[in-house]
Amino acid sequence: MEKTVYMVMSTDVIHGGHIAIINKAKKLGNLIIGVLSDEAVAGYKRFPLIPYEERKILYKNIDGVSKVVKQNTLSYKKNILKLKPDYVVHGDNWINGKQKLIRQEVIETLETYGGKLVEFPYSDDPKYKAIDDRTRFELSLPDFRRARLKRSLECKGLITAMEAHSGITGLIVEKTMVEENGGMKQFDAMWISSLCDSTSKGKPDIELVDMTSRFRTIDDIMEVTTKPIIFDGDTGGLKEHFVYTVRTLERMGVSMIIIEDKIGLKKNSLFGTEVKQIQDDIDSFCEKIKAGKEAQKSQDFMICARIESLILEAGMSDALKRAKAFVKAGADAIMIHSRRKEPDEIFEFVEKFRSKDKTTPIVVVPTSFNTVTEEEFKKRGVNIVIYANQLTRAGFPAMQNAAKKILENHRAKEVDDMCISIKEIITLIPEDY
Ligand code: SPV
Ligand code: MG
Repeated sequence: MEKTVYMVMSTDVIHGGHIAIINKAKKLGNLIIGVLSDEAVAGYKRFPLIPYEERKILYKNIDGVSKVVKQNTLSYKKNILKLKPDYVVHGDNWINGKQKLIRQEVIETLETYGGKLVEFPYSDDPKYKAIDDRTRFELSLPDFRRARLKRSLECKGLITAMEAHSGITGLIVEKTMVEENGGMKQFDAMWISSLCDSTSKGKPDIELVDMTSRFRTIDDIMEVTTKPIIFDGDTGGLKEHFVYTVRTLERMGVSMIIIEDKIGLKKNSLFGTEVKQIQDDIDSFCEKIKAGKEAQKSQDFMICARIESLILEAGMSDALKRAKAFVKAGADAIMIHSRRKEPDEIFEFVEKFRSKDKTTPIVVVPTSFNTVTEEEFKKRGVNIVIYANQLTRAGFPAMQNAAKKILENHRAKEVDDMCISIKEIITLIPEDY
């Protein structure tokens, strides 16, 4: 009986390196290609330029491929146990690095029934690297980046966004990954927080940092990253100004603006009723949403309406009434905010809103109610979880501490252990552009 061979692919662009390995693989037997799902690809490297369905067709039509199957995780285990291939084929580039544990699991799984791992030398031809660099660049182009938030939402159901307020924090959000359940986990998007953007400039979060400066922050981040961006638009300002903001953000490649239903001097929501804050009336905020949606030129840009009723203690029914009205006015998503430690009121809102509206994405910012896991939010019907300020809150105490220690010791030696090494900091940022 002919042997079977299993090989996993995720590439958007098929080049000579792939064809060479396929030619070798097919000599071993009947070649089955495992097509990595979009979610699995996005988890371990970057978002695929070409969606799963199209990649599947692409691979299926390569000479020598007898069949394609979906692989939902970076882990091969489930598919190996189902297909029981005689061989699994891979380039030898996964012996070290991110996929080391995945490789180990493949070897152990194959051992359970006598299958073998066959590794072919990986080609590090610079022309293949150039193709990958080009793909990465395309991901950062405005049209592609803008559309990616919706695509991620569709493919994952729940996505996470982490705060970024500069190029370097953007890079942290772009690149930080952890291993999890035989796969990799990373943030899906970036949140340009008004609080953190203002804080990094030493200014209060009262819409004092003007839009030109906020756009500059976005641009700094965009220059070095590819992930989609959710912009904290505060109140959105005057309707007549908001339409310009929408157009600028779209042009830049931002995916979503969130505006909150407040007027007058905006203060940070986490102050709640400790400071004077005024909620906009429903009709006037609906007019702002409508104007934004009419101004919008691209298909994928999203305007999210943020409801401050729970923050300002205006009650659950007011929050739900507003949500309904804002969706009717054209809001693409609803953000519900709370500053309580217990998540009860958020859960209640989500349940009641979802009982009437199954599709409009719900956004939460669990700064206070931070014990709830992403899995629990997802189960309850939330779609976007924003970690709004943790990088800023983690970074500044570390800097204050280092500054104090140097003052106390009259030298810098004592802070060495708290600092990233000079070698690390100069190599953190790649020079090739
Ligand atoms: C921000 O990050 O600026 C926000 C979220 O608007 S919150 O600070 O919780 O109001
Ligand atoms: Mg804000």
